[in-house]
Amino acid sequence: MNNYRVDVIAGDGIGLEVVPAAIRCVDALAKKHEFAVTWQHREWGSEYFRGHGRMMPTDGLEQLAGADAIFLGAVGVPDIADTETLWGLLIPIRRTFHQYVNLRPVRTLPGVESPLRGAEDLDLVIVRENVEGEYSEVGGRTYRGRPEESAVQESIFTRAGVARIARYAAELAASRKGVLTSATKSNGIVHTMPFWDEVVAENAGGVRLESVLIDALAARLVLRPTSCDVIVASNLFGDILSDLAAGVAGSIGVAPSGNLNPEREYPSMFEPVHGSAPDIAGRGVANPIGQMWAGAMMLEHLGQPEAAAELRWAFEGALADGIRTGDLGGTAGTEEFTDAVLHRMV
Ligand code: GGG
Repeated sequence: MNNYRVDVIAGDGIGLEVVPAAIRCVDALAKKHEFAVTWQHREWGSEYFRGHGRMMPTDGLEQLAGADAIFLGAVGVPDIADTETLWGLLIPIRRTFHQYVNLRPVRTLPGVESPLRGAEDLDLVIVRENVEGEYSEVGGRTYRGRPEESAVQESIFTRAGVARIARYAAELAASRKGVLTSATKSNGIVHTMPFWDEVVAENAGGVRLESVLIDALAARLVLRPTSCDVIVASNLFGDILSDLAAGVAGSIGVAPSGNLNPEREYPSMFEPVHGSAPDIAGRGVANPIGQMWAGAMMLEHLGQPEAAAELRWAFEGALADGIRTGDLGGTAGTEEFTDAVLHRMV
């Protein structure tokens, strides 16, 4: 029997509520589909920061290296700078383990209403470059607090980094509709974005490639949400577009993501797109679907596609029956929704 070691970082805020909900579902599926998951819980995040002045132990990354996958909830609290929480945990994990693909599927789920007309059949995938681009430590500030203060933030795009994300996205597009949309801004950002365009074009294989300015693409996702199938985007553009697309699908609470190391030399990490949502944390009302769907992506990655499909089928069934959390206009709490999902798996 396969026994997978999954390292769990529930992290902060609603991560502490939605992660246990998704784990209950994965455990139920493991029993049914005859595999085992050994959960290695890591109590890291903002509470750890308060006690130790850092988000994870100095050897945290070494501890994670032996996992088959990492299951992350959310990071961030109002009283600690986002630069500490993101750059102390999430980003070092993505970079150390070469999780250069951030795969973010977006679909309208049964019974979930889009705020827009024409988004009923939305089904697209955003392939976000995950380890370079605009998320960079290169830069600095001078004359802090003085009238002459300045800040410089460099973006880093490498040929190898752009080529591999383009190849991954093109292969995905070829397995779907054969069309790849690349988000650019080569009219305003005159060095990195023309470079992005060139390298994406060189690596798009046989798919039909369209290059669309990010501002026009944002408007298009609102006006004609189903007109894209696979979008490849830089780190920042992909981050923004996937929140936008999740909103178009009805709620960011349902959006999953996989931080993938496609070569499988290192563990991949699965997390919802949403953050820690301090405004609703601790009230038991968070939508666990984003975490559950991330769990399904993880099961797929681990080689359990039937269990993954059953998990998606079960939460879609609960939604179709009208059980919904508050973000989707319903009254169910996290636990009630999770019970309804588990009920379908027996
Ligand atoms: N689900 C993990 C989380 O808390 N994400 C919030 C966030 O700010 N993520 C930034 C990013 O994905 O780059």
